[in-house]
Amino acid sequence: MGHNHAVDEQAVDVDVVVVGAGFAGLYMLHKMREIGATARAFEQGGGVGGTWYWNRYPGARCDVESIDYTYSFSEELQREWRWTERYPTQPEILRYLNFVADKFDLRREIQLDTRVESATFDDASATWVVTTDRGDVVRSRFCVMATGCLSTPKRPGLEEAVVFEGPTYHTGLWPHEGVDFTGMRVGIIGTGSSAIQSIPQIAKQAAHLTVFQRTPNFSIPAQNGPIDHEREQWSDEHFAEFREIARQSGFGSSNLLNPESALAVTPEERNAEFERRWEIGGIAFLGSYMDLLFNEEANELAADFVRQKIRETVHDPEVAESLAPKSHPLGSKRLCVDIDYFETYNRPNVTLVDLTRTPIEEFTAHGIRTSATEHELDALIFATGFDAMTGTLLGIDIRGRDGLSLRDEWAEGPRTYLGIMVSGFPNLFTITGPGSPSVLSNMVISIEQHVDWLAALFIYMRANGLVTIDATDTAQDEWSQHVNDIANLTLFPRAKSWYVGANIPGKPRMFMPYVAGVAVYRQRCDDVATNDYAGFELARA
Ligand code: NA7
Repeated sequence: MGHNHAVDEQAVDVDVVVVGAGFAGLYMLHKMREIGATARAFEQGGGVGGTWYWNRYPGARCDVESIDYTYSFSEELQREWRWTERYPTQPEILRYLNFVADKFDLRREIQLDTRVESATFDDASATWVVTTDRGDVVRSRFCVMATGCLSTPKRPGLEEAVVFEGPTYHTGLWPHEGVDFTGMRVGIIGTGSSAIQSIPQIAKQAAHLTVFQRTPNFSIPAQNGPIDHEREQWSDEHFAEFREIARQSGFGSSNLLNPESALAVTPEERNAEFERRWEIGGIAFLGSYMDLLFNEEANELAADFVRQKIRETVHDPEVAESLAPKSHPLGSKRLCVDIDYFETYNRPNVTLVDLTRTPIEEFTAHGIRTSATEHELDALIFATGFDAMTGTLLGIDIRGRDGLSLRDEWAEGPRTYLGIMVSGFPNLFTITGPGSPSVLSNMVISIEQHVDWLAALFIYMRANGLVTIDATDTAQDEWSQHVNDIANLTLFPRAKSWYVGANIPGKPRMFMPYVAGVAVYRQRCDDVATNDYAGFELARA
């Protein structure tokens, strides 16, 4: 791209190094080709797909609906690809991403099975030097972290589990050949989304399944089924309009938010609306009323409704009480979307261990000993989540100006400008980074928005003979404060969730996603661009 650059272009191998080949990396490569920039991607996995390459546990699917969880940059792609179910399964999403890689001929720029180890900014030449575990050393003008938000699996505090002699698995690192649990006594630790999706599937196969639960979670039935062809056809025929609804929404999908307060209606009306949303299924339940995530009283009404559903579903009242979440507001931890989760506890081969009553005392060679008893197990599954949002970035040795280390910069928690740049790290970009809507949105919408914004920036820099861009300290301070202020208007910070880093011992507590919604955020990013990238410092060679 840099034919107009003042700097000697021979100094760089490519214009852009992209780290990761999931939804973000793939679109980044496509977009760079479109604007005439050279790019090269490194991907740790043995195939494209990112999170959908690794998370192959039984029952894995997206909690955003198929027709929303797709790229919007190509109408042709939308028409060529058909989803089979309302919520896409992991194998189907992986097939989709492979289809995209082939259709747009992206593979020739992707080096698989390669982990980026370091990225270092060279002040003198204003270039990034990226190294990998395969010995690659690549110099580029820009470095784009398309590393995902939930890509570093964690087994927090469970290192002592090594004494267990049976096989162990992590949902986020599932064996590609699958696991046959037939006849086995299986234990699973955790009751987040991954566990809630896999428990019903594993229970159908295993001789016995024991679920070790620390915190019960709210979950809404997916009401999954075959794809609604009428809706699909509508979205095809109204492609632009359909996509615009998502872009102008809060969470980035076509689900509609009820503008009314839960407190402004009668109990009968409210119950009818909750019931209606429950029947629709999925995350749309959070949109029942506009104040569920802002007002404790409103939230408690919705939480009560869900707890009542759990009590009606689970036959054993003691188990039902253990499964009914009471320690955090509904939605303040990622709302789960399930298929027959609570029903599964009615099976004779499923046992719930409530760790708040009987904590784990130790792992043994043959299972887990709680304060009450020893549970003998043949296999153990960790559904213990990820070092979310920052774990993967900090797993790479990233050095900015004057050797400044990102690990040091973020020692007290991540600080960014717009969630896309970190002051002191010129020409380094974090797609869906902390401080952007990221995990509180349909990731595909947010990824496309960031990539499109970057493409426009690169064109602007080329047109103006600019070589570097860096966020100013002031802009970063203001943005970080703003992200925090907005979060504090909501109930999100009330939960000990991975949104605040609470699932990783020692991780600094800071609410990381930007909660104002994708429409507000997009406008803000567009305004910054229109105002000659206000808050950024751009420089010639
Ligand atoms: P989550 O949502 O982080 O869930 C992890 C679960 O593991 C959660 O129930 C944790 O309980 C539990 N956990 C973690 N550490 C321990 C220990 N040490 N002991 C007992 N239980 C533990 O990860 P998921 O993979 O399910 O989902 C991540 C996201 O991926 C999801 O939100 C979707 O967006 C997709 P805790 O609540 O911390 O008490």
